[in-house]
Amino acid sequence: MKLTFRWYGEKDCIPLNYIRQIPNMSGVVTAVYDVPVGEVWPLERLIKLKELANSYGLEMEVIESIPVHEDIKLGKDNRDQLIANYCENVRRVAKVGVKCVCYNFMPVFDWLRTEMHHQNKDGSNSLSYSYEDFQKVDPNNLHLPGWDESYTPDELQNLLKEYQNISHEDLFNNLVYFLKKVIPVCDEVNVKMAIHPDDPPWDIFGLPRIVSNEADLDKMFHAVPSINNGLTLCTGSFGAGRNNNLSHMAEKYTKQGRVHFVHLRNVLWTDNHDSFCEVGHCSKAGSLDMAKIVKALVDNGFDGYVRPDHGRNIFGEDGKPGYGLYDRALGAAYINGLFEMAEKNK
Ligand SMILES: [Mn+2]
Repeated sequence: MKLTFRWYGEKDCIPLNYIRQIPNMSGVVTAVYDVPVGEVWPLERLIKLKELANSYGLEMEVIESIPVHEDIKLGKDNRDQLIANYCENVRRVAKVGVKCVCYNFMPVFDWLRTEMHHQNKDGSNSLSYSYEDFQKVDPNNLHLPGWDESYTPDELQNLLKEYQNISHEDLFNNLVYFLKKVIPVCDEVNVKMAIHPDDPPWDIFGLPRIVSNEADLDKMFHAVPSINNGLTLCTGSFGAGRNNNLSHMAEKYTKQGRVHFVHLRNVLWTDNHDSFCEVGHCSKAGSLDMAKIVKALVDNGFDGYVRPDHGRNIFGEDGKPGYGLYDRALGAAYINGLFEMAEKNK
């Protein structure tokens, strides 16, 4: 496996010089963040990002994400131009040596929590989702932690309205339409597309979600069989769904060669509904058996990219929720241990 770390570009308050000090770190996972969704990324920006990473001895082989424009998900008339731009972005990232692109196909919200700074007993804080708090959210007057700056209230209501007539089947067909145009480009330039699962893996506000479980993945891979149509196995996202068996999924999709990227983090299920809290990476902190998941990857020949996913805010750090330095670095060290043990016992 290749251990990587998410880096939000030059504006990230965590410097590359720190990231490279994490043991076994091979590279950064990044993106061009300030070009509007749907537009083409200037090649010189990609070259600059790559050179910057390389100057600290870090690779830039994974992009997270090239975001998918809502009009593609909605299947609107202008989608062909937007998909052509997406394909051009795939070509451009390939030109600078990128091998894997993480993306998602979630309508409107690509993650959802009810609390950004949930206070844990040990004094740390982390992202959490409470079933009870979610019931109190009024979809007609949405104020969601972490989202209020992304959309104005009017934009959000209009977007939600546009999705009212989009069924799961429609969204799936729009995904397949997208993939049938993008994957041939990936086949040509050797880029692996790694879809990120729904976070959390169920419908919210009546918006359809179609990458929540094994059945969804099987359907998607069946529709577009190229091996470049693959998966980001995000243990925390799938793992919030209590029916998802992560080690089984790791085994099955690694055997198929479709696990191109792995996000490792743990979640703690906190009630009898679907509430969960993000916790430290190790198995004992949460509800997922991280060692079993890593063993399933290694035993079945996984050789893709891995990154520690969300960490807590610890040691007094006031980092971007989920993306502080310290807990993700601890997670990286733990992940190194799990892989070393699994690889030596293979
Ligand atoms: Mn993830």
